[in-house]
Amino acid sequence: MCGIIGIVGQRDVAARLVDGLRRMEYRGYDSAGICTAHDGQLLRRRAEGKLVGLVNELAQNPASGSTGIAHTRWATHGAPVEKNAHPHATEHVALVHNGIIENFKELRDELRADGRTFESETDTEVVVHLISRRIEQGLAPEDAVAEVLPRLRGAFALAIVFRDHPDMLIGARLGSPLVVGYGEGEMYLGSDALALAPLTQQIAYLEEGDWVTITRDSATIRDLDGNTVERAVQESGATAAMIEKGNYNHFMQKEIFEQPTVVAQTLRSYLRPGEQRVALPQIDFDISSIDRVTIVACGTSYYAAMVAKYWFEQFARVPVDIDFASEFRYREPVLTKGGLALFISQSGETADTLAALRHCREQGQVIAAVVNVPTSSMAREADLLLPTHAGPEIGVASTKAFTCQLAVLAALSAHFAVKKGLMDREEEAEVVKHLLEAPACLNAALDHDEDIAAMAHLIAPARDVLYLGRGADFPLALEGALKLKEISYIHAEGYASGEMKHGPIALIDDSVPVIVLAPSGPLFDKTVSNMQEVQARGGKVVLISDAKGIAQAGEDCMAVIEMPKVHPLIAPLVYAVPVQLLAYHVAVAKGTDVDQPRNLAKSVTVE
Ligand code: HGA
Repeated sequence: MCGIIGIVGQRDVAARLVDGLRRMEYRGYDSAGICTAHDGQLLRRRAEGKLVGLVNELAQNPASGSTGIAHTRWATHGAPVEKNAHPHATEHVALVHNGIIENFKELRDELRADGRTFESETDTEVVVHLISRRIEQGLAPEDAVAEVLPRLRGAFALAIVFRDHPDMLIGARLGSPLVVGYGEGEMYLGSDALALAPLTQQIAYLEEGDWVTITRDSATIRDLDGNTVERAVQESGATAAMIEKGNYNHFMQKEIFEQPTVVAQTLRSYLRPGEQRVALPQIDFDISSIDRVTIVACGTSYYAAMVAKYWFEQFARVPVDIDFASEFRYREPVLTKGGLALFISQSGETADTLAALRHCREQGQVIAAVVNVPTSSMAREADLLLPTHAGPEIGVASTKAFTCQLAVLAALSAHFAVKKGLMDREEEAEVVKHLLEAPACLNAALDHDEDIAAMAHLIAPARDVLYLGRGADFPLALEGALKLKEISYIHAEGYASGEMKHGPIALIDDSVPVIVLAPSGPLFDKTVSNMQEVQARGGKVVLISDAKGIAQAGEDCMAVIEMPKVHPLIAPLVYAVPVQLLAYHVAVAKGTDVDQPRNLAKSVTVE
C-alpha cells in the first residue's frame, strides 16, 4: 500500500519516477505525486485518482530536476483528494510516506502551537513540518531527520528531498518496507525491488529503524541508534517483464492462468518426485516435537490457513489455531513455549501479520513464514522460510499466491506427519503423487474458462450471492465470496453448507444465486442434501463439481461448472480456479476495474 520511489540521478528524473509509480500502482491509486529539487526550488506536481491524472498534470506542468521523489497513495488519513496527495511539502522540504504516524495529533497540536499551518488532513504532514522546522533553524538535513525520527510512533517508510541539497535524498523505514537501489552514478529508493527493476538489480534491504542518505554515488545507512551500518547489496532478480500483462486483458486473468506453471514451480521446491518424498528446506529445529500450531494471516491467506488446519490436523494430528492477524495480538492468545507460529502473507509485509509475528517471537514460538517475496520482512525474520514461487502478483485480488500457498501448506503438513511418524512411506508417496497431479488438474479446470464466462451474466445482476462448501472446500466458499466482493462489488457470503439451516437459509429466494462447491467424494451426499434444502426454497443453484457429481445432482441447477475428478487433497487448489474465474468474468460483465478495484490496494502495509 502506497508506493514510494526516489532517484538521485544524472538527468531529469520525472519520467522515470512516473514509470516507477506505474510499476507500483497496484499498491494504491487514490492519488499520485512527484517532487523534484531544481534550481533552488522544490517542484511539486500532484493529482487525484489514478496515475494518468499525474501524467496529464506533468504534460501541462513539467518538472525538471535530476533528484526527486514520487508516491502513489492508498489513503488512510484524509480523503483521496489532491490536497492530501503526497509529496507533502514546505518551502524547504518535501516527503512521501507509506505507513501511519499514530501520534500525529499530538505532534500537529505542538506544531500548530508553534505557528505552523497545515494544508492537508493527513497524518504525514506533521513529519514534513517537524523536519522543516529544524532545517529552518539551521540544522543540516541529516541532523534534522535524526532528531525527528525518534519522535514518530507508528509505521513509516519515508523518502525526503531538500530544496537546498539537490544532490541527495534521505530515506527511512520502521514497519513499512524500503529498499536502496545502487545504479551507475545514480542511487534510488523504492518500496520494493520491482519498482526499481528497470533502473537497477543491485538492492540493499533496509532493516527496521534504518535510515539512509543517498547521493549519486553513495549510500550511508544508519541504524536506530545512529551508528553507520552495512546492509548487504543483493541481486534482486526482478525484471520489468515480470509485471507486464502480456496478451491478457487484466493482471488477474494472467495470474489465474499462470497457476499450473507457478504451482508446479512451487512444488518443485517441496517434493522429490523420484523418491516420492516430501522435502522441505533445511529445518534447524525438531519439528516432531511441535505439539501445537498457530496460523496467523489476513484475507485470502487466512482462507489458505483454514484449509491448512484441515490438513495439519488430519495428517499430523496436531491441534491448530487460526487467527486473523488484526485480531490476534489484541485477544491475549495463550501460546505455550515451543509451539510453531506460522504466518502466511503474499507480500511478507502485511503490517498486522508482521506485528503478530513479532509478538509470537517474544512469546517463544518457533516462527515459520509462507511468503511470496523471499526478501520481505517476514521472510527475513522467520526461523523457517517457506517461499511460494508464484512470481509477482499484481492483481489486487489474490489468485496464484493462494494456490501456491496451498501447495506449500500441503507439503508442510505431510512433512510434519512423516516426522511425527504418522505418515508411512506409502502414504507419503500417495501425497506426492496427488500433489504432482495438481498442475494438470489446474489446467483442466482452466479449460472451462469459456463456459464460466458464458454463465457470468446469470450472476452479474445479483445483489447477493451465497457460496457453500464442506470440509476443506468450505474455506473455498469463503474465498469465492471474497473474490466476488472484491472485484464485482456484489455482496457475497461463504458458509459451511451444513450451517445454512442455522440461519442463512432465511436469505434464500430466487434472486440469490447459491454457488455450491461439491467435488464427488465422501462429503458429496451431505453437501447435496444442503443444496436441495436451498432448491426446495426456490434458491437458484450453480453446482461446481466433477462429471460424476454433476450427473448425480446437476439436474435442477441453474447452471453447472464441471471440474476434473480430483483427489480430495488437491480439491481446494483446483476448485479455487472456478471461483476465481467466476468472480473475474462477473466483474468484466459488470464493467468494474478488475485490477484496481475501488477502495483496495495490494500489500497491506498499514494496520
Ligand atoms: N497515512 C498516509 C499514507 C498512507 C499509506 O501508507 N497507505 O498504505 C496517508 O494517508 O496519506
